[in-house]
Amino acid sequence: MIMRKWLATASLWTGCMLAGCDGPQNYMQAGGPAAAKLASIGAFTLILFSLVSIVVLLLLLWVAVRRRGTLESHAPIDADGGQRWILVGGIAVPVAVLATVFVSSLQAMSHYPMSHQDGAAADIRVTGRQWWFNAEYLGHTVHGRVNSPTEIHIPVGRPVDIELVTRDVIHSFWIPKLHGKVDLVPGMTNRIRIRADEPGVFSGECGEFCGAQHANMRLQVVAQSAEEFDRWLRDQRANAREPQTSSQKIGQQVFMSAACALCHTVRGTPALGQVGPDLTHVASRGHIAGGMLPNNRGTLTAWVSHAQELKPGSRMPDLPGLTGEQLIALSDYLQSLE
Ligand code: HEC
Ligand SMILES: [Cu+2]
Repeated sequence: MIMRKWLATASLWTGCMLAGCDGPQNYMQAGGPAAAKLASIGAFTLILFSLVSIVVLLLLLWVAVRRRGTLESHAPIDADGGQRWILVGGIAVPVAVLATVFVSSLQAMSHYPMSHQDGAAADIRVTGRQWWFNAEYLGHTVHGRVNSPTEIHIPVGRPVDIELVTRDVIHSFWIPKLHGKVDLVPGMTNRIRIRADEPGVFSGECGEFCGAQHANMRLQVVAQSAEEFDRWLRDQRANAREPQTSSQKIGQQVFMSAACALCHTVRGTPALGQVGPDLTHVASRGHIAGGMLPNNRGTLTAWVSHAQELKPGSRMPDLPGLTGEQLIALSDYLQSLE
């Protein structure tokens, strides 16, 4: 009976632990060279430390089973081998194991794809803000910078240099399948180089506690073929679409006359606010609010009227003064910004 309970508990635990081994942010399934290097160190350390644990557990078991003598008779470190155990098992082995891990980490850090090389200009500047990431495409200034909040597009197979800065507190940029964590520190500019080997979407998140909505500070890296990437960039460089329907036109007026324009930019209009995400092409993105919500009509409308209920503490206030019609028109307008 007891045995069966144990078995049930053990299999439940094992199941839970195995289920935790996979997921969209499994760093052991590398999507590029920098992450592959980290995954190989990860596997190496896991094996090494597991071996050490097994040896220690077996020794403990041996002591428990042997049960010889009394505690007193074992207390002093005797000359016949007691000291050797401590010297070898307590000092020599740990030093050797930790030194091996240290050297392999140093090697990985100096390895090319982990870090940005030479003084070449960065392709993208990622800015951390409470609580969303902005990606700014440097060197594409035709009508003003291309900003892509919460979604970074990169061409597949090509190294992309990223500059990391923050507007407020310390954040950490982490795309587990592409790169290790790198902090965004006030007053500093950090650089990394990422490369995705296969097309796909790689999700990531802020890796450093940065306030109330830290858990809702996520982002996605979309790796696409060179042609798709160029097309995306061309679309993003264009100014915002002009409103077409009468509802979209009313929505635009509401946007410009309500507080929205003070905090948000819609390129090609007088809205030039810098507090919130750039909305020039908001409808082209998969997620809003730092990756917390999928982007669709329902979430957009809910967000615009109840940002504080959805993401308490976020830097977007509730705007309760809007009527139902104004809200519908605003959603029509926002959804037309592809
Ligand atoms: C005081 C500044 C401020 C005002 C006013 C404001 N917003 Fe925002 N808005 C923000 C901030 C900051 C965020 C990002 C919040 C987060 O994700 O933590 C945001 C996010 C958004 C988003 C999601 C965009 C994305 O990519 O994540 C939309 C859409 C939006 N605001 C629309 C509006 C509209 C429409 C109005 C006017 C009715 C408005 N905002 C007024 C600051 C503001
Ligand atoms: Cu953060």
